[in-house]
Amino acid sequence: MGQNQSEPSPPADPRLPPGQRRQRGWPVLHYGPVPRFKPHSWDFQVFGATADAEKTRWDFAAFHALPKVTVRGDFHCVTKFSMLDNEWHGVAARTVLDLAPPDPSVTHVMVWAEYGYSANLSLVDFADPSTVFATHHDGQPLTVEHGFPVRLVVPRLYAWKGPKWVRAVEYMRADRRGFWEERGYHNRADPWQEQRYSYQEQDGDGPLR
Ligand SMILES: Nc1nc2c(c(=O)[nH]1)N[C@H]1C(S)=C(S)[C@@H](COP(=O)(O)O)O[C@H]1N2
Ligand SMILES: [Mo]
Repeated sequence: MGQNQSEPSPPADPRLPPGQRRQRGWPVLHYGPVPRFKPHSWDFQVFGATADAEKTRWDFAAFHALPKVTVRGDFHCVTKFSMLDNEWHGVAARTVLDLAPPDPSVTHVMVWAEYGYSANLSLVDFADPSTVFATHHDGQPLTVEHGFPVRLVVPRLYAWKGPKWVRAVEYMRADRRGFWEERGYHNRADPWQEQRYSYQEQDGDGPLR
């Protein structure tokens, strides 16, 4: 049998979203400097449209006393590397919703990190059982480069939706763009739909810019 121009390419790896490749090792990727952890002033706040109109604030000890979960999930960076089967340990986003409930009118959240980095999520993505404020990866405490003491991971979305060095969650009654979403990245960021850039957005994918 000769070379056939229309020979199909090898089947795509079903674990990988379109355009992604597997990465060995864990690269460090972020905008700006690595923040210095200050244990005495560190807190984790939940503010915005809360059910009781109050702000919740956990200091470092209180945050670490919250119930923890372990979830497995993949990690897809929009720069096209993916790490499969990570084990994340930390506080489920659902636990934050349970302990500091949003007002019923809330549709989106903004997750805030040191130096003003932020990422917006629909309440549905935030409430997914795989969404976790991670303190550990594969059994090891996070290193400071990877977000110690707490980073968000949202395995069902591109990894920029997971801020490292998280400090707060804001409950919102309407969607608003986070840091990368204001800078040309897709508001929804579903890697299986390859939602990389804001020019790909369809009506309803995000607020007008
Ligand atoms: N605070 C903060 N979190 C961030 C970023 C950032 O620039 N600042 N970059 C995001 C992006 S684009 C990716 S791919 C992941 C990278 O996480 P890692 O450095 O642990 O691999 O962090 C995300 N979280
Ligand atoms: Mo990324």
